Amino acid sequence: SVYSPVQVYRIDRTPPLPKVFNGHFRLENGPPTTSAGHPEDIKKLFPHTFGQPSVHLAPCEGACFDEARKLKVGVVLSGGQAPGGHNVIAGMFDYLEKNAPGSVLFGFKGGPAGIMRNKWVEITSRLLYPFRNQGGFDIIGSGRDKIETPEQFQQAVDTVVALDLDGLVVIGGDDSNTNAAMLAEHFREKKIKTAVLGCPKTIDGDLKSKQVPISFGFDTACKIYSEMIGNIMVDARSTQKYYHFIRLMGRAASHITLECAFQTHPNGAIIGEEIHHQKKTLRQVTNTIADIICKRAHIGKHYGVFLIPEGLIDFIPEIQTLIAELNDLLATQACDADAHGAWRTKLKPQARALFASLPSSIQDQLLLERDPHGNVQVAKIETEKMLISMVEEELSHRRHEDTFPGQFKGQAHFFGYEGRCGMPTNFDATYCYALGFAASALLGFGHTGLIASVSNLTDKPAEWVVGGTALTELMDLERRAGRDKPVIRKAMVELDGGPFREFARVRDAWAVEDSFVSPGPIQFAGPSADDTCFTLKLELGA
Ligand code: FBP
Repeated sequence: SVYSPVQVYRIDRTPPLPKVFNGHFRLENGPPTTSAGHPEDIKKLFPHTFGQPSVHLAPCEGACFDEARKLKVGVVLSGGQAPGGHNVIAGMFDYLEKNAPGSVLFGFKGGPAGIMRNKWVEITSRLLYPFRNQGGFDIIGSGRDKIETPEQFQQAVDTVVALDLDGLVVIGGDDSNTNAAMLAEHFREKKIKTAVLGCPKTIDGDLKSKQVPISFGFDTACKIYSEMIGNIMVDARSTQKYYHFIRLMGRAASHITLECAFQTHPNGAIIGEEIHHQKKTLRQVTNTIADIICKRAHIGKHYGVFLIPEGLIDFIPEIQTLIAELNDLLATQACDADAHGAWRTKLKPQARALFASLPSSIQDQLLLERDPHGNVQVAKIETEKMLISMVEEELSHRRHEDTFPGQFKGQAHFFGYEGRCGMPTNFDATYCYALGFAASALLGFGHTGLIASVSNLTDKPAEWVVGGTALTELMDLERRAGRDKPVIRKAMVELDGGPFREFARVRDAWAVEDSFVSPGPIQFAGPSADDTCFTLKLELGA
């Protein structure tokens, strides 16, 4: 394909590595791990891989293990794209080439389906070169298929046995890493030598734990969205006639919205986790926004910017109940948007009334097919438009009551896919490269059922700590498609955590003052090029 000058400039950059890779290293064990919830159930489901300790690499004099053992390794990109995925593969490849020459790296094509169908391409330095430091997952493609049924597990076994794999690395989000944990357990149980490791990917930022401080892609996606939000803010201030409602991607947690708020200082940002905690109704969320607009109208401002997380509706308890009832129904029968559909009588009265009160476009969107993991496809639900129309209605009541001395014109935006394949920031490019090195190194030790981890991320890359932690440590039981299933628990915005507390401290000022910040495009050189995101800094207290 044709490359822009910036892409060409990025290709030849080799990210700096944690200094532990400068010499020999060994593996040090941390304390044993448990699970994020229901440890007894998780232990029963993962008897071979539960409870193993977290590990990290520590320098040592001379070789402490068979460093040069040739490995056959498979890698798969799974789920939604996230900037930096190519660098994980580059890190895995460069580690093997440098430390264990003669090793082979297979890239499974099109996500987990590539494993089931034994479709792969060998990663060579020639194939890899044009993808270094570039966005996208196009080197081998990605997919959302799940390896779930006994037949599919057998297909995975057939593939790893046919290729004689020592290791398989699943680069994915919470659902894909859940799948990695199940494969690791299955291979152990069947005495298959292939070790399975996960790698924390998702722009949503909700795959993290004490040992895994952030998922890759979050930093880049937030900075891309923030550039556009900043531009819209300047537009709003220039014309002074629109309220922009910007829905931001992030299936469940509101991390992206919170980070973009820190980057840009909007007049309002809805944090789903807070709405849930306060058990707010849709009407109350509407009123919160209308209150800010009224306040601004009283000081002569009839414009502004609100950020809305994609996952919002799934946080509003009354809608959550409705979605849970719909999920159970959809698992067993087809439901259509027909206002007189017989299936509606199976909803409990409260859910039925709420469903009937929603605009028909939102009703249709709530009935869309679930993804292969049983999730509602929130990316397809236009919450920003729904809120604009509800706020409009509320403000017109207030105008009649003489409490709203203004005008309201809403503009809806959705920033989602455009953030997932941008050129990774220096942070994501470097973090991913280190994750790739971590994954290959852990395979060299024969470890299975771990997720690669790189921590101490607010320090210089040379000081980053490299290791892995048990995938089961991140797991809990959750209700999916009408049944309890072991899944990696999503890390949500914590209301007593550093980022949210800081937001709560400053948001009232942002609501009325125009404190807008326009961060501009991602920089690869210059003063702000190596900045990490606010979320990471506030979480780590840096
Ligand atoms: P992952 O969890 O697989 O990383 O995907 C994240 C995401 O980008 C969400 O933010 C969004 O809701 C979803 O994927 C969209 O999925 P799709 O690409 O299937 O439309």
